[in-house]
Amino acid sequence: MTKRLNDAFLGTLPEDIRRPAYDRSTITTGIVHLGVGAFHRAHQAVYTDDVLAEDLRWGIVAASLRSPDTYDALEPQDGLYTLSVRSQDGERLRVIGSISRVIVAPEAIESLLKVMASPDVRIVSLTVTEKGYCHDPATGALNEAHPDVVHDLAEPHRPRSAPGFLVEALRLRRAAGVAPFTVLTCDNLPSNGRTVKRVLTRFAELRDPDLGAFVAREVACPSTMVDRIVPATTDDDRARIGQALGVADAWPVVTEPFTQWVIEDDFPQGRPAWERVGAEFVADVEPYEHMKLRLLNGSHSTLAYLGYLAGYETVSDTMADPAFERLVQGLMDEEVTSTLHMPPGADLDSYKRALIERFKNPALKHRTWQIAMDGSQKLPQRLLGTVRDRLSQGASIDRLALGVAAWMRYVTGTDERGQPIDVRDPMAARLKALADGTNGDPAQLAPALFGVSEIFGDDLPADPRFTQAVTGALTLLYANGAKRTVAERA
Ligand code: CS2
Repeated sequence: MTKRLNDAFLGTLPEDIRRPAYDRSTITTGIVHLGVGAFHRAHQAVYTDDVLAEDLRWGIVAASLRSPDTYDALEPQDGLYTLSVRSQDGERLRVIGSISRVIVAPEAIESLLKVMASPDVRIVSLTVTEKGYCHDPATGALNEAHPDVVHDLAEPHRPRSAPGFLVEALRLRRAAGVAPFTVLTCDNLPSNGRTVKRVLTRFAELRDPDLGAFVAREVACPSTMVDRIVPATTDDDRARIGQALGVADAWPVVTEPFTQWVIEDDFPQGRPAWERVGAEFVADVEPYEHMKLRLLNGSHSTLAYLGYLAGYETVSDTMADPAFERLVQGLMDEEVTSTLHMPPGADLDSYKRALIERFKNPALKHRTWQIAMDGSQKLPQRLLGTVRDRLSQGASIDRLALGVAAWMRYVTGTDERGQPIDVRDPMAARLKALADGTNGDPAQLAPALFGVSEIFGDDLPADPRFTQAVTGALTLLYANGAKRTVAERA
């Protein structure tokens, strides 16, 4: 199939495929998005596509901070792509039109800064993954030694990092007398709005104390809770979706029916009416964020490390093993729920029931290896915050400790059959070097990794209840393997 999806083909698509309900040539840019990955395209860009049907001011210019892949796929498609929603009941396709232009930041620094500085742009949103904030995961403070931070402080007009772009664009706006945009982080970080505000304020302060004070005073950074499971797109997805469209789509995104977006309502320059298309605006996101990070993402990471070690390719394969399902159910009910403080009316039981079904969705091929990425950046908010709360309640942490131990086993870079694991993590080399020094002895490996304070802080390694639980679980994983350990513990 050589013909590509683009504006000219919209009219020729099969009738049952939903397409933009507005004239794309009339939209203006109100949002710049940094990090144009599959998650953004299956989540915020979809809500905004719905909003555009009533309000044309919120078109998105989306930038990738590193790779040109998405640009290469979407540029010939006028920014159009297909959203596929899959479940046991089948697949629904819809073409999304909210992204009007894609920019590859390293190749077009000035054009990106120019759009970010434009007065029409009211919001800069971000999905740059946990590591994109250049922060210390244990404390949430800017990592001033991060190579991209060092670079961006030395060359502030030619930034590379998300904080570098945001602060330079805010400076340009201020110099031009244009009010700051709202910074809308949509990554799975704890108190994500406060975290990005802390990082930006410090970065700006290091550039110029006056700019730091300006960012602290003037820039709104509402927190959000974002939720939708979006596995990486495969070539099978491309082939199947292309068949259904009758034209090729180089990069469709595949997701589940569930979607949720909870946002703090703090947008001094205005915002799209996302509440009319399913988003929830609340005064305090934190309870929702804890619920989601600890129940969904905490379970996900636990399933990813244990499932990978047990030889399971996807989350649904892992969940098909009844012991793993019991483990996750137990983790949620017995170890996470007591740490959550939900507003009245929130129904945790049905949330947890739905989660089990979502993890089991056989139509999503969500690889354990994909979720296992960047564990050093994920563990603190997914498992370790829960561990701290449980310890302060004097309560057990057996399942949480097993998840942490499985991560330790995983980052050694060798699986249970002696095969290499492709560990993707900004700290991979350091973690492997620490592991290599311990000769596969869990009694040495655990303490060596506890010493990474960016992950564990100073408190957990000093608490024998934590260190003993993790070391014990790691010993079992080495002695019996992941499958048996889960079967016996769940
Ligand atoms: C996953 C998340 O890859 C991962 O680490 O846990 O991307 C997860 O699918 C989303 O947060 C769901 O909202």
